[in-house]
Amino acid sequence: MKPMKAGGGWPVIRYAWRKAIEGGPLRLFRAMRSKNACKSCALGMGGQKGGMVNETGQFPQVCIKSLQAMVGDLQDAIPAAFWSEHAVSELQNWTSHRLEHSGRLVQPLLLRSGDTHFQPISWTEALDRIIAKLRAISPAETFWYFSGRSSNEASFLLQLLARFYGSNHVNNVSYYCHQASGVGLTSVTGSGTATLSLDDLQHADVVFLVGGNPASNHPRLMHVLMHVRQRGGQVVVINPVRETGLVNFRSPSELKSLLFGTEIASLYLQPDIGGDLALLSAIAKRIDEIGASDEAFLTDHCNGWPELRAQLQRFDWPELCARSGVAREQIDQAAQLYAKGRNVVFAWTMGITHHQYGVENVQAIANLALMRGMVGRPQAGLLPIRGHSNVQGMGSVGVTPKLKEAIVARLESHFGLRVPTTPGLDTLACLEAAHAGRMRAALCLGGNLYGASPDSAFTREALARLDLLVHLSTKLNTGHVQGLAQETLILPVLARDEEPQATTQESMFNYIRLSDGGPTRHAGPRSEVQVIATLAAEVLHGRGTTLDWQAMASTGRIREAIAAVIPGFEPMATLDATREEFHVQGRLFHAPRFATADGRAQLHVHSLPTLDCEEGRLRLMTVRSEGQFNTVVYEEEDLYRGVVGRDVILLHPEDIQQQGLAANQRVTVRSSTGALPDIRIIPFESIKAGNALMYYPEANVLVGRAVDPQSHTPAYKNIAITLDPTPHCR
Ligand SMILES: Nc1nc2c(c(=O)[nH]1)N[C@H]1C(S)=C(S)[C@@H](COP(=O)(O)OP(=O)(O)OC[C@H]3O[C@@H](n4cnc5c(=O)[nH]c(N)nc54)[C@H](O)[C@@H]3O)O[C@H]1N2
Ligand SMILES: Nc1nc2c(c(=O)[nH]1)N[C@H]1C(S)=C(S)[C@@H](COP(=O)(O)OP(=O)(O)OC[C@H]3O[C@@H](n4cnc5c(=O)[nH]c(N)nc54)[C@H](O)[C@@H]3O)O[C@H]1N2
Ligand SMILES: [Mo]
Repeated sequence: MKPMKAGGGWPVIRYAWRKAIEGGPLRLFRAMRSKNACKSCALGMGGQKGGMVNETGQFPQVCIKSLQAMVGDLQDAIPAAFWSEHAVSELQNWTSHRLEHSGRLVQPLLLRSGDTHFQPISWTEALDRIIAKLRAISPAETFWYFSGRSSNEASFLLQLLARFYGSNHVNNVSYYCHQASGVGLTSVTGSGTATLSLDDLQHADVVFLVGGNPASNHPRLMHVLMHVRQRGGQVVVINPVRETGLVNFRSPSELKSLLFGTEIASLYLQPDIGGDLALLSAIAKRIDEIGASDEAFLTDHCNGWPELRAQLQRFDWPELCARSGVAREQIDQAAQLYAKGRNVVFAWTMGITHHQYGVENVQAIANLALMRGMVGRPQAGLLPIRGHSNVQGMGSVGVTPKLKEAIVARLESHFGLRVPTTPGLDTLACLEAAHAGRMRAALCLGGNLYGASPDSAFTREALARLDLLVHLSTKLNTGHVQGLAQETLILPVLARDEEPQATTQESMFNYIRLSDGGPTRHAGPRSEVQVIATLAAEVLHGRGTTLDWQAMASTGRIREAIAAVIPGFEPMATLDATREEFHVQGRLFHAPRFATADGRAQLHVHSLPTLDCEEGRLRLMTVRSEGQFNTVVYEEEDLYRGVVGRDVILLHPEDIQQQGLAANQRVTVRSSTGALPDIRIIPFESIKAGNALMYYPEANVLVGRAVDPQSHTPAYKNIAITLDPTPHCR
């Protein structure tokens, strides 16, 4: 299979048709048009403006990822006989694709250590087991992991249960995702999310896109980028891989673009993996050198400019070029292009956060933006392109190990709750504690903790040391069968468009959507809030809480509580009556007054990391293919990069030659953490030499547990590896 010449286009249209047939065209269309937030990425669409409508009211907004997610949920139920027909040992060898396509989970399931098969059990028995365990152990021995699809209501309620119970070990998937953005942005503007709205973005004339592959992961962003170019604006891409869709994109919704393609990147910079900090500093240095910095803005609205300028002046050019892997002329071009922009947006994704200095990367982006006054005004700003459709909302409503002081104070006054004072642990730290025998039970609201975590062998051991692991899930995944505890329980839950009550979600533009819910598709699964409220009522019984937990199963009641407790969410109190969706207050910065103590933005000074790559080693990034959503693999092929199969490593032809290897040869890939045997070499011209690409989640065997000290995020994108030829013929 050859790499494609453009992203989007006819293959996308064909795929959409295939999905439509799979889901039933009319049924799928109805489901997509229902007033529920999209289930795919955090760009957000749907809600009260109608399905396939974005937050500026534009219709139709659709991408194949949203269809994929919906078709997954429209599947038939997994038949009861499935569980006696397939032993766990068999399911452990199934691919992610096959597990996902087994159908919807509809029965609670139990697997105890030594059992050969999952056993369907009643809801009563499942809940009793959890209640008995939580009553028997200490709250400090429990952790609570949240993925990013569940509602604000379910998330708020579950973290409330955890705090009342006595555990602060509450964390969401951000610790594997955008935590570096949250920490980095907070250190700059005092607020941890995007500083601009979708409408602002749609008026930008220059967009920097750093470390993301939106053609596959945020397809609707491609239209925004396309329109920037069509308006005469510029797009600067920073990525070690020349991603096809960022070079040229054929929009299925515009005939001219579909037929001829639209150029996306005006300038494509290819740093080495991890070279961003040096590259961003280099562009900043050049901006200063050519006198393009906004001195008045820096003096009036920022702290730290003299220090930053002095540091930029100290950096010398050969070192910046060597450490970034980008030539000086290209750095100059980027600076010139930036200097000409009037409304400039800086957007970034996992290529920036998945490093041991992810926070510094984010701060370096912010430095660059502030140098020309691009934060704190309309139509420009900072935009972390978030992953899961409600991962941001979860963080907002309290799914964090350390709550903001204002939230603690309001939780205590509103509910009479004494928020536990023992420090809460982040996601990986919870696994470390489990491995050390300090955790006994965990509850996962969605997701695939096993598949998403680094160092798969270690994670498997950590989970095996838990007495009880509970999943609230919609569909089967690799984690359910491979990451087993002494006792593993799966509780089947409803997707948001099947909820009997309305729920809310927050987009990456800080926009709160109201989802209507809809008819239940199967008998068996329960609403997440109902399950959580039932558990809370029983687990907390006799522990001195007077809260009527059964009444908290009403999402309207939960919204009232969120409005009272979470700063910026006050309009939530009247949302049911007005149905008016809103931007969280205090987050969009349209004027240069920031949420810091003195109202000024903070610049940061960094030293440059060494890209430690010894002779003979390569730097490996672990990324998504076109056909997957996180740990769920829908298709075995990676359409745009032209790759079939997932047991592959993509290398620049120069590296293949230098290592004395050949295309299609099988090798063992080794890191200091683990080894993956029998991996096929794929020549890939589009990657910068010296760097390698493999697919997540399989490659998590190789990813180490060292984290960014500030955001606690693993370096999923920077792993030193060696390759050994596999000594046998096939
Ligand atoms: N279809 C689909 N949509 C998704 C997801 C999905 O799996 N499938 N996942 C969702 C989630 S949770 C998230 S977080 C996002 C993820 O969206 P992305 O961040 O776009 O996803 P990744 O595939 O992890 O990798 C991103 C890009 O980072 C580049 N990169 C790697 N290392 C570096 C580096 O050191 N520097 C720079 N500048 N770039 C680098 C890679 O070449 C790749 O193009 O997408 C969300 N949307
Ligand atoms: N090596 C490597 N590892 C990575 C990454 C990487 O780039 N490289 N990326 C990281 C990132 S950015 C992320 S976000 C994580 C993702 O980590 P997770 O969020 O933990 O994993 P997902 O694969 O998104 O979880 C999918 C499962 O969620 C469940 N689910 C789906 N919809 C719902 C719902 O409505 N309700 C409930 N209760 N359950 C639902 C289904 O059972 C499905 O199988 O992985 C991280 N891990
Ligand atoms: Mo993510």
